[in-house]
Amino acid sequence: MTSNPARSHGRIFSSLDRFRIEIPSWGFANTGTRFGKFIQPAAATSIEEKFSDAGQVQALTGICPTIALHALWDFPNAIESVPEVLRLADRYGVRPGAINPNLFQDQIYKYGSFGNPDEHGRDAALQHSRLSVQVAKQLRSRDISFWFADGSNYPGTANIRTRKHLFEEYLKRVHDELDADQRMLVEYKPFEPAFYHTDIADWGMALLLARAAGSRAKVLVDTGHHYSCQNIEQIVAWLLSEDMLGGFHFNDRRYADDDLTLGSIDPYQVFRIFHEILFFEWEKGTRADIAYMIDQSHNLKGKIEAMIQTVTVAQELFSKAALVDYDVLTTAQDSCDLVRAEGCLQDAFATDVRPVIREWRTSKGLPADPLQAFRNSGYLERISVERASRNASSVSSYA
Ligand SMILES: [Mn+2]
Repeated sequence: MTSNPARSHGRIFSSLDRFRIEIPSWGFANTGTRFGKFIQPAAATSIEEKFSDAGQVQALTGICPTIALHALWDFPNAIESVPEVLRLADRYGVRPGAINPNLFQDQIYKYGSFGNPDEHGRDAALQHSRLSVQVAKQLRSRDISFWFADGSNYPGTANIRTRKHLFEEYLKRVHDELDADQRMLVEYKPFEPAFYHTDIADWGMALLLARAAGSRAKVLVDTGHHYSCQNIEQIVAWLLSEDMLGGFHFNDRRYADDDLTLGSIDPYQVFRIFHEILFFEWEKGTRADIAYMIDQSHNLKGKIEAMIQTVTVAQELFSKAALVDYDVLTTAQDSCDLVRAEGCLQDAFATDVRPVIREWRTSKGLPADPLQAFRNSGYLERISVERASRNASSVSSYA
């Protein structure tokens, strides 16, 4: 890291000035495991409440100006919902972010969406994807973010190559609908819900399919969508090198796709990912066009508190990564001075950036401690009363 305190201070400030992270609408609603949901009285029960909660996070942190929206859960009436969403964006001070189509929940997707052997399933997926692109255009959202549950559960039950070709064809058809300034993000995941083969199982498959779809398709890395021992920062470095890294879904996990809050289990991994991005930008002298997004669902932590906690941790890890001294690092790498090279990362990671972050927040007119400010605000108590009966009545629908 840089040993000059004034230089460190400047680096932290400039990294915070540029760092923005998108929060997911579904992170404010009641979600859970496949075994059940534990209902929180303050959880958002409508799109308006999701915008209201996101507005709180933005007002207190200042770095979450957009909210990712889910085509099915947030737009029950598709295009007709657009004016209402724009009104809510104005009212609560957060813009619509990435649009996430839902190609896994309807009965027609039992055997897949774009990979479905039945043309009706594929057509339903195509129609919904096109609608999502239209919604994104009207909301002036740049990214349409695709995750597919497609795959199979038993050997021999699916033609893996045929499904690959179908994905190439249908992703290209959706890509053809994009405006010049829109992007398609292709997410991957090794398993779950498919337990034998998943059609887009890793970054290489997502990369090939994105290339086949067209020039505005990029890969989306969800940190939870890897095997436990995988080196995610290496994947990030390779995608950066190929100009194919479009965005992130940040979360943390101990075992599989646990969707825990960011940095709760392995903050050094998130730091290493940020380091690869900032190191790339330093080498190239240009900013990587990456959408930083959160994709986590807290079953037990309070929704808004957990979101503020994650945003705060992301901010800390990003500014720690900005402290790596690249001149020292590259010299050490070139001369195979291993301990010195590794020490560049370790020193930056060990730096307590929190006092400077508090200073930065104050300089922006933000509360120095967003979590404490939220706890003092009375917002949680108010919405707990307002929403309690709606949330309580939702329990029966899951019984
Ligand atoms: Mn995700």
